[in-house]
Amino acid sequence: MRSARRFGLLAAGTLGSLLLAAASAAAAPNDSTGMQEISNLFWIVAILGVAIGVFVGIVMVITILKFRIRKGHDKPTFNPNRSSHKLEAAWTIIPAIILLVIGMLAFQTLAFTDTLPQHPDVYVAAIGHQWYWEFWVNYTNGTHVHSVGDLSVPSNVTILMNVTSVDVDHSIFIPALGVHMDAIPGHLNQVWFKPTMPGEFHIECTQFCGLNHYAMVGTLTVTS
Ligand SMILES: [Cu+2]
Repeated sequence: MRSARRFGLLAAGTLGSLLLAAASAAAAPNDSTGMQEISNLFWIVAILGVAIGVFVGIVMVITILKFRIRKGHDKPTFNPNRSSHKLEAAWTIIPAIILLVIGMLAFQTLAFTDTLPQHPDVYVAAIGHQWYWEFWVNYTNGTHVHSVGDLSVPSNVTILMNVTSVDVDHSIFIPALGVHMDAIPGHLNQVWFKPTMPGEFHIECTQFCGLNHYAMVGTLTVTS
């Protein structure tokens, strides 16, 4: 009984410190509203994953120590309980509930990141070329800004990005903002984001698109 209590305390302590670490990481500012949602989901899954890993590890160590064959014996000194319907029901139902919750949260995140805004503040056309990105930033007041390689947009506005290519398949990726969309010739893909703070962020191509694919990078400048 005492070992069960000690085990419970250990599990609770581990989970508690993990929760604290994750809460502080999740509270750290993110560079876009979409990235905030994605990182919240990431931390929930990461905490659950690590907590379950730690739990299983502890149970394994306890089981190995408790049911081992001790010196001078040819059988374990404890007789393990080999069947328990209650235990089996618990280890079926609890993981099912955890998966259901993760599934619901994942769909919630997808609904946020994949629902295009009806009235974006800024439209950006991102056009893939071998081997550079071309951008048109179209403001709703009618002004256009054209750029090659680098992109500049204001913070705290909703941006709808139309993505295509003029030659081969490319894929635009702005990791810090959680923006990732394929650029396919003859096809228009759309992705949206809302930068939350000024800064400079990497733009990359993540589709191998030829010899100079590695050089297909740029900088997104988010102005205040
Ligand atoms: Cu490319």
